[in-house]
Amino acid sequence: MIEESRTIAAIATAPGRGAVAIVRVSGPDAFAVAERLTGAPPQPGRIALRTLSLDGAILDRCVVLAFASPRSYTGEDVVEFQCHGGSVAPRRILEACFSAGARLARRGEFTERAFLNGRMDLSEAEGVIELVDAKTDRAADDAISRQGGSAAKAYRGLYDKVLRLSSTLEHALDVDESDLPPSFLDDAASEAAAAKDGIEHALARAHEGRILRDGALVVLAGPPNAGKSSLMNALLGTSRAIVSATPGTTRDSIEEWLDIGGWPVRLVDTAGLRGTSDDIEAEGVRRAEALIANADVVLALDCEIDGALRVHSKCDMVREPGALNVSSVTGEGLADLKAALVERLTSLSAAFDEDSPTPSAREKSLLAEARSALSGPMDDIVLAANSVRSAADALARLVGATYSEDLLDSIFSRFCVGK
Ligand SMILES: Nc1nc2c(ncn2[C@@H]2O[C@H](COP(=O)(O)OP(=O)(O)OP(=O)(O)O)[C@@H](O)[C@H]2O)c(=O)[nH]1
Ligand SMILES: [Mg+2]
Repeated sequence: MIEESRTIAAIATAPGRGAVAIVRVSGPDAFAVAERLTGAPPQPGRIALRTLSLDGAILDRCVVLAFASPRSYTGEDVVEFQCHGGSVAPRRILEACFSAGARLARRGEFTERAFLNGRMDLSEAEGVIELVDAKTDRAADDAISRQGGSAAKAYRGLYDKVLRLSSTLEHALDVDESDLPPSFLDDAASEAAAAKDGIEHALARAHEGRILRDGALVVLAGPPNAGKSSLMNALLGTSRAIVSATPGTTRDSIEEWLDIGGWPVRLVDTAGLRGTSDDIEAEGVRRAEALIANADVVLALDCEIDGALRVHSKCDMVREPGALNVSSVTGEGLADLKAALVERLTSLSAAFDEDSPTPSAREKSLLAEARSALSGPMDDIVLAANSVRSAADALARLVGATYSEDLLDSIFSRFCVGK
């Protein structure tokens, strides 16, 4: 516990060569640490250029920013030293902070403190990590909307509703049933149903959330020699996969990241689908089939697969009516193929809507828990109170009204040190 209250420090910028690096300090002694290094107390709200030194040895000349509690990222006193980049200056300043009494921050500890000090809720904190991890503009926009508190507001609204209903039911348990209005249970059931609708609505966005965070799985499938690997290379703009006129060239599935119209896509090239006596190729075909089964979108080259986009490659040689005709050699049709993919991915998810955030995996499982609790029996006060109490518990964990150490660890350990 004493450990927890101490002042923390970390390098907040990525390691390596760069113009500027930031060393961040937060906690009750942050200003004392800064004073020890600069020789003067830091002035919140003022930007100062200072020479940092420790025991007479000059470390660097830095821009020093100070934020007084509670108006800082963590809610504590915070000082940031913007020093020269590279590996030496930030490391020496960090070590000087340790000498002055700070300790190294754990992963995500700055943001964890921001949560514990009420500066942001868990959905907003998850938005921070999602923005850092975002691979495309669309994913970043979703993360920014979370940090703006859209998810927090939506989930808080659901939680408040269910909590109110729960306390009404708990209260009803204490009074004589004959004192309750005759419609009491019906009213409670319809309020529970309304809350459940709100949860369904939030869950409907989970699919899009998964695509934004993990990428949509787009699988190139079809018979050997259809031109799958060539199309993979054409879409990536590099010769990633081996291409040859020999059927059965690709065996292992080959996966690459791609940004298609703002959607993060995991594009996978697979082994050509055919019966074969070659063990290795047969394993490739099995993997291809598993990928097709799990795909968000299948690009079926020269074959029919349920729900897939039909594509015909090599349209520089022959065209095929009824399919998206593309050529990996001339580039013809590639823009149309990308447009068709974007249309598919957009239709897979609800329209992008800032008021209705996409739940994270953690939020999704708690929303599902609340939904199933609200599906419980409502035709008796004791049962209804139980159902709604469990739903309120799940939503309390969702908004962070109640939380465990383990939960915080699991969220904040995904952060970098210094965030
Ligand atoms: N003219 C033309 N030839 C193509 C095109 N795409 C692929 N090819 C040729 O078709 C042959 C097979 O291409 P691949 O991309 O290796 O086909 P694949 O579907 O990956 O084949 P497997 O890995 O064996 O399943 C190669 O000789 C390519 O050069 C195209 O758009 N136009
Ligand atoms: Mg291939």
